[in-house]
Amino acid sequence: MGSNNHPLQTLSAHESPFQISYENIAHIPDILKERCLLGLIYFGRQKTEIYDPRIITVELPELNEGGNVEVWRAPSIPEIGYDSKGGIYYSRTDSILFGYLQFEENEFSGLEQAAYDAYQSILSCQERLGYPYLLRIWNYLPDIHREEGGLERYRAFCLGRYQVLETTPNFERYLVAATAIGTEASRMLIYFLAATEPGIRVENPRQVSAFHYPFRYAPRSPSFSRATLKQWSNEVHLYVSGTASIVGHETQHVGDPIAQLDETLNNLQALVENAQRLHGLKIKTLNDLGPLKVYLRQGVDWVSVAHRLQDRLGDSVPALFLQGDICRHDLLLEIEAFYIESLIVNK
Ligand code: 3EB
Repeated sequence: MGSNNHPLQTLSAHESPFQISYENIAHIPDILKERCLLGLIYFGRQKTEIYDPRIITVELPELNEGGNVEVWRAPSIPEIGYDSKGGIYYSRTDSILFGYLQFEENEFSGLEQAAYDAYQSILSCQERLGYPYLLRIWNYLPDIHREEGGLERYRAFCLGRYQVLETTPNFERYLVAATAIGTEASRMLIYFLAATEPGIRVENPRQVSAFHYPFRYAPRSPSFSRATLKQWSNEVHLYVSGTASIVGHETQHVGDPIAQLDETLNNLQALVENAQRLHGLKIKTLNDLGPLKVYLRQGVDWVSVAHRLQDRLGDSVPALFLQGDICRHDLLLEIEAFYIESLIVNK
């Protein structure tokens, strides 16, 4: 597939570099007609019948009714392309590169190798296209708890990812926000957001940086930060990693999903306050957070979690509930978030 013929357009003054929303699945045909569409994320174990390179399938069942898609839009017509060297589909504007790769992971000799190759492909694609800085990355990995060559597959993934990222300049300083979730699919999916300028790494004072977790959690550091802060011309964005019930480096409230949810929200609160303190973010409460994703391990009663979340955050925060495996056996849920703050002063 080649590129379309639209030249890259420059952002005009009042525009966001991109926007994200959850929308009804019934609108897919109309959404695909939009010329400013960057990507459409579809959830579920079954693929859509529709083929379009802008559709990314996250093979996790949606728990709330189902029928939501996540829509990424640009303020101008993106260039849509395929990087055949790395097998990466992408859309890009002058400021962002949004890309993904998805492949049958059993074509590789294990998850370490698959992660290594995938991250190599992503880095070289970023380099070729000129968006050297990752801002946010999502990893959906088949069967993360199974042992492979004496190592749990999530840990093997951490190893492969580390071995690529450690070759990049200022590796630790530029760690970015991430999600890593286990699926029952056979395909591995990684999608990412990259840019021409770097974001700022944000950590959470209540949690040991994952990069400095003790050795027992992974043979090489889980290479992500708790959040990435990115200042755009008119907005500041905070991309919040998958956040769970971990204080220090230890899982809290084993077996109790509601207590894990509360602890997770405490972590999100502390993270946001840290971003306020260090970078002047103006967010007042977690109610101001943008679209959330709540990942729940199979068997967790998502309805009671959803009620509790509503009690804590109110109705105004859009949230999607997805079933997937969290990276540690004893974690029952994990929440990721987006936060957008306008820098345009009215009057
Ligand atoms: C944690 O805080 C929970 O390896 O990329 C969350 C988000 C977790 C991302 C990753 C792992 C990752 O350690 C697990």
